[in-house]
Amino acid sequence: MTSPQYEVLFQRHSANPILTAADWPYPAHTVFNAGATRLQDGTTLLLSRVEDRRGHSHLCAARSDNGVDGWKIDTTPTLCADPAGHPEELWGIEDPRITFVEELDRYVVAYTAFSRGGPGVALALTDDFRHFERLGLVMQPDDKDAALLPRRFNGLFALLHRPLTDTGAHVWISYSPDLRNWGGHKLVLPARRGAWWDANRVGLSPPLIETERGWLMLYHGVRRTAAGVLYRLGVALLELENPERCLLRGDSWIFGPEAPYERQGDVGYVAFPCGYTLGADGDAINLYYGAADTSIALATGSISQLLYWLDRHGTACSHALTS
Ligand code: BMA
Repeated sequence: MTSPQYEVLFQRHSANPILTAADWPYPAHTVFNAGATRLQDGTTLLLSRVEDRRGHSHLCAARSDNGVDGWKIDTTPTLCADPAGHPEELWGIEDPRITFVEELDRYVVAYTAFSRGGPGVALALTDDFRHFERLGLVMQPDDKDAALLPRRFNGLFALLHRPLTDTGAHVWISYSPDLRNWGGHKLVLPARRGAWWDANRVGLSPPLIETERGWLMLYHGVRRTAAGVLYRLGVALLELENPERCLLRGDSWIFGPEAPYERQGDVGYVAFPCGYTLGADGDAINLYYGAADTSIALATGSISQLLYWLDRHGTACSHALTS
């Protein structure tokens, strides 16, 4: 008799890791934490974080017809730090999250700009992932793990992000009429503290996933142990018309570093998704994640299965920071 197993909500692709530095057309130390989107012609685009041997990162686009292999990778960096024009990018740009905004008919890339003050949140707009209009820093350091929602709420754009405050590293939401001026800051999902798997830090992972029941939020939770940190993935559900309201939060993590390529690398024991695409049925989620800050991997899940799991393993959210 075998002992009962936890449910598998994300299935690793057999071709993992699907992209490594060895695939790159120019020298790269590591490639990981890619934003993802499906272009109008059906192509999957990954905007990968590429780290060079200075330790600085830039972004590079890779395109594939099936989202698994046959990647056509830009032969030079797609979006580089511009420290002269944007001093907040002095030490590179990292961890992009992509949102297509119908109103703008453009993609908005939220990324981490890294400089002396620490990581901050910057935005850039593009319609082809070749030309970008930078809006610069929209959340000052220390802040990261940001993604825009695809439409306005009560006339305002909404951004999820993860400022570091005296009370810890929690997910917040902020609003803007023009993507440049932000306010109305509210706490959405706090780190849980104590012995929880997401006790020490939480942050948005890929952009929110829209469902009939609300926005599914896949988030990373960090637990510090004597051996270092563990980055795992959890799920919560936010209210559809009022995404600052968390409805349900899963008690346990749903995906974590188990495969050798997730446990060994520059930063072991890290599974860090920054993007997803949906399958043709609108239910399958292709989740692209950085593995051990070294390569890019793919795992597939299902919206309906995540919701069903949350109903059985989620609890109503509490906003109290002491919870
Ligand atoms: C986070 C981010 C990610 C990275 C992770 C693990 O704070 O900086 O880019 O993948 O740490 O090192």
